[in-house]
Amino acid sequence: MKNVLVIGATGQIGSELTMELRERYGNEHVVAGYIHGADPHGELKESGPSAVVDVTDAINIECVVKKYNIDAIYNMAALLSVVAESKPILAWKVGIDGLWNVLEVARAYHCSVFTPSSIGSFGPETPHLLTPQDTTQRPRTMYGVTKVTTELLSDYYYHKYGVDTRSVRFPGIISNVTPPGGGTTDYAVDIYYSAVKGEKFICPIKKGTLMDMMYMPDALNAAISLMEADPKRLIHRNSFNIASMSFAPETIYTSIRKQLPDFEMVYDVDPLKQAIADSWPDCMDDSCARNEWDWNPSYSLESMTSDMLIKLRKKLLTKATLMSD
Ligand code: VAH
Repeated sequence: MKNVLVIGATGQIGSELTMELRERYGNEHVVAGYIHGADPHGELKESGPSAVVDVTDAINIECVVKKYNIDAIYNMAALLSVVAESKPILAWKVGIDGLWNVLEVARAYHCSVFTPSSIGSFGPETPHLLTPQDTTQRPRTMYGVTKVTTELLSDYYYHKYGVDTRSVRFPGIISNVTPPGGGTTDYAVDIYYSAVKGEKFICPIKKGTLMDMMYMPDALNAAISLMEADPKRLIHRNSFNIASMSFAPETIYTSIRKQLPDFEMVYDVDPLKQAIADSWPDCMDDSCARNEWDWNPSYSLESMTSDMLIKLRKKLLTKATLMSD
């Protein structure tokens, strides 16, 4: 049975990835790695082992990998696109110095490694429509620079040392458990919270701005399915384009209004977020993922909207009830 370490287990993806992995592999086989100040709580803490894992501390990573006899590492530690622009040195330190530590430990202890890339790894010169798997990657954000380097360094460790590295280029991820922190696509999460709270939504992204997006259950399935895929089928490794839906702000707004007709949205464009969004693809070609490891998303915009509104109503109602007690 696999023993898995999730680094960044209290983040937007890491928190749900840890629970999904525990569901599939058994609670005791999945360790939630977190940094001081971002401690796990609730079911994430109660359902299985957790340990302090600072991705910038190689000795710390090695100790945890040895203690729990780890076979697979999901390295989710990163600063997202907007916050990385304000803290570029920290973004590199966490994203790349941290990755180097993970890869060196993985090399020594024969662990497989998943370190996500992103649509942020593409830049203005990349073809925006049906962005190819293999194409120009000249991002002008520090987030993008760290993601292209992540892809190159992960492939290097596979070809040079045989470390089993695999990853996907995540689109914007939409979820209802742990809010995202400092990304360009966060608007597509925030809009649902505004809708359920009955508040007017102030959209920071311009009308007509297409970006690849994905519902969290599909994102989790992509990561785990790739890590479980037959290595003999893989032509690519770092990183696979994966796509499920592409929409602009007015489209997700319309989807929500079908269920909440009084919901209002206005635009107040954030210049930095808009510049980053404009440099990213409109929609990716994910045929390699479909051919090499049977990638196939389940959610559409409409089914995601229905599920998000149900889950957020329940979450916010529970929160309100607890606060009134
Ligand atoms: C961001 N949510 O906006 C992240 C993600 C593809 C977008 O990398 O930075």
